[in-house]
Amino acid sequence: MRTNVVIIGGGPSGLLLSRLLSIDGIDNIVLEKQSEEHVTGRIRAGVLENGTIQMLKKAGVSDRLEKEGFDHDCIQLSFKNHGFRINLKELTNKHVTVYGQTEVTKDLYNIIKKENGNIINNAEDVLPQAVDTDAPFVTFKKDGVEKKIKCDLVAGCDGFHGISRTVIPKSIIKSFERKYPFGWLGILSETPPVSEELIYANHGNGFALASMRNENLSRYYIQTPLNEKIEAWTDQKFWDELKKRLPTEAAETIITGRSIEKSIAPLRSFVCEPMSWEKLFLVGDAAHIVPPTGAKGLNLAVSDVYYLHNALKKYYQSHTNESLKKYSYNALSRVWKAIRFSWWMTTTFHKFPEQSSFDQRIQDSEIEYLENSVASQKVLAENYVGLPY
Ligand code: RFL
Ligand code: PHB
Repeated sequence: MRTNVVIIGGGPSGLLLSRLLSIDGIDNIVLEKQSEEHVTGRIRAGVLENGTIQMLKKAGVSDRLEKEGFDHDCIQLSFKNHGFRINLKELTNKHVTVYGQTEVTKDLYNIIKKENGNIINNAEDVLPQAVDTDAPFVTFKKDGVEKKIKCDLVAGCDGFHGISRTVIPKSIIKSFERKYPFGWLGILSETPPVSEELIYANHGNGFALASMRNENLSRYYIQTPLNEKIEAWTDQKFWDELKKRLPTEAAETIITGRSIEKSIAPLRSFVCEPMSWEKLFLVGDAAHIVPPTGAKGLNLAVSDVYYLHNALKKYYQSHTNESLKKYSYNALSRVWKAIRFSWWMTTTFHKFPEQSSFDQRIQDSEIEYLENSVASQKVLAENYVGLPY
């Protein structure tokens, strides 16, 4: 087998890149470790920046998003059970859209299949090889049979635990990491959202977030200690704790019900530099991770796709390497700003085990400043709706 670009990983970044390349007539094959059902069943991100929406439009997958997505002009922040509003629209003239990553992934799968794109699911032992030569190739197993695809370039879109990043020599790659001493316990429940707006709450017991997918599907998260056992959290215990942390009006009106999904995710910030090595290009979570507090992970994966797609287009038009050489620099400059914002949101809204009384006062005054200063709100809003590409 031979193709122009092998894309390792069929999550949102791999699928979007595949679709955009196919539109430009650049041949590509996606190798995905999991089944389609698994990939399109994962509950993850919910908030899309305008730049992400534009990219999905370009990929021809915005019909359902335009019908079923919800535009949010405001978010709420809460501190000691008192909520206040950040008006994104007034502050930036932009909004965000709530539309689940699960739906984005389904839409991309559907269009790629309809347009005869090439996704190989259940691909085992995928390995990019000879990416520092003129003849790169990728090997994998499908139904127990060894396969090999020769290609020009490889895109590593295989998430944080993928294989692609690990083939870059240790002497070339440098990583930057912060692990947070807590996780998020998230539930999905078939109940109406407690508020029309997302609520990010700082509370003495820890952070909480009220989010949603649609009028009858709510997504809630609470900060929990690391290594917390999911079995320890009955639905009742979750709701009781959530109510303690939300603003009083929300806690009084929330409709609770059975959870249909419940999981715990650890929080970390991670970046590897550079994001490319010779003919291998890392995209999305394969190169960086943000804590979910700023809703940036999926959006960053999409901005990486923007830079790489443009570079690949130029490469196939002009057959020079210049644009590809700039990919890592261009992507990282936006990545670090989102890393900073997500770290700041996390630090400002969570309780840290070792938090001193001084740290606590700094956190209190940061949030009070946000409530009362338009300048401070503007900084948050500009980052939350997404910095320009
Ligand atoms: P993904 O989604 O991890 O996809 C990688 C794909 O690669 C496959 N794979 C392999 N395939 C072949 N060979 C291998 N060796 C492979 N190893 C892995 C995997 O099966 C998978 O299909 O990475 P991608 O495409 O870069 O997308 C990144 C986003 O999924 C991620 O950043 C977001 O979900 C993060 N995130 C959020 N982002 C936002 O922008 N807004 C949010 O509101 C938001 N909320 C969240 C989040 C992530 C969360 N969790 C669970 C991590 C909320 C949560 C709780
Ligand atoms: C979500 O709805 O899953 C969600 C929303 C906002 C975040 C993180 C997750 O910051």
